[in-house]
Amino acid sequence: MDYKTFFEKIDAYDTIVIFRHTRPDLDALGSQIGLAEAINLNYPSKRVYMVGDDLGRYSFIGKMDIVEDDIFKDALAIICDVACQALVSDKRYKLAKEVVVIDHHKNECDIEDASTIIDTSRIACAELISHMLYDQGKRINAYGATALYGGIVTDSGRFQYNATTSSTFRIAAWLLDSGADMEYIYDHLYVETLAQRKMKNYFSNHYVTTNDGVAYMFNDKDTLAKFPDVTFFDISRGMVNLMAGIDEIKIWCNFTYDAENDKVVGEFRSRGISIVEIAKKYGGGGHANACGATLKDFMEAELVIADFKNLLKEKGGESIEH
Ligand SMILES: [Mn+2]
Repeated sequence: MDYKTFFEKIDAYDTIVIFRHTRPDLDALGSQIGLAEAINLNYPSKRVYMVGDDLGRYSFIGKMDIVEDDIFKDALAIICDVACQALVSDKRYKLAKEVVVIDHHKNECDIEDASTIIDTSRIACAELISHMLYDQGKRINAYGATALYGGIVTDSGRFQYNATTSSTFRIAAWLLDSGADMEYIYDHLYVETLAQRKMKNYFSNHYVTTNDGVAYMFNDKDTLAKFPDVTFFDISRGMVNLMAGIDEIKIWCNFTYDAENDKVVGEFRSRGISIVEIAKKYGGGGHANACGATLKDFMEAELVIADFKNLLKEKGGESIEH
């Protein structure tokens, strides 16, 4: 679906419900909130709702709406930052009259009967949505711009990851001109509690490095029990990049036991080598240098590590020694 058709759809519906993936990051939430604010501003007669699970550490950015089932039947559902039905938080998009998916991930869309706007060249879904608004001459308010800016800043690793483009900066500039509060975002991203800092220090001392360029953590039940006050996500995604930025380590992964589902969730990151094919081999996906997969157990995690080691042996070229 092109941008123009998308906004015609908005025009055609009185009720619009915006969805995103479970365990949201700031890109999912920023996309949702930014789009909701833009619709409210540019189409003041519409009823716009946002739905989804707990905001976790990102509750500073806003909150979800409580929505009854009966509002969906005449509604347009817009799903942001995910194209995989299993990961959509709140399955009631299935009750909606029509579904549009806006995403920047490389996975195939498996959401039935959905129209899609998928642009994998965008570093953040929030960048894609901002670009759609800008391109079609829509306005954004300061709060919406702040939310979208937050999505771009986090998904781009503070404008650092390879897929950051000149367009990313142009869109960020437009958001700042529209009143985005950079300081508000950075204050919330960088300030942490003493307990969080101590937790980081713990995990910094508990990862394994190998001579093959791979580092990893196994966070089992006992490890998680040491940190009862944090969410699964705080450890799984929150700790993986403690292993980033080490010359000898090209691929790093964090394997965390998910008690709710009795699975092991793997978060994989890399520098200078694409690893998403291995994530896909284990039923996962994501981006070239940042992806993940849900595994049966830690035995399967060992297989993933072996695959990463082999990948570096095959593609690494120069030997990695230390
Ligand atoms: Mn994203």
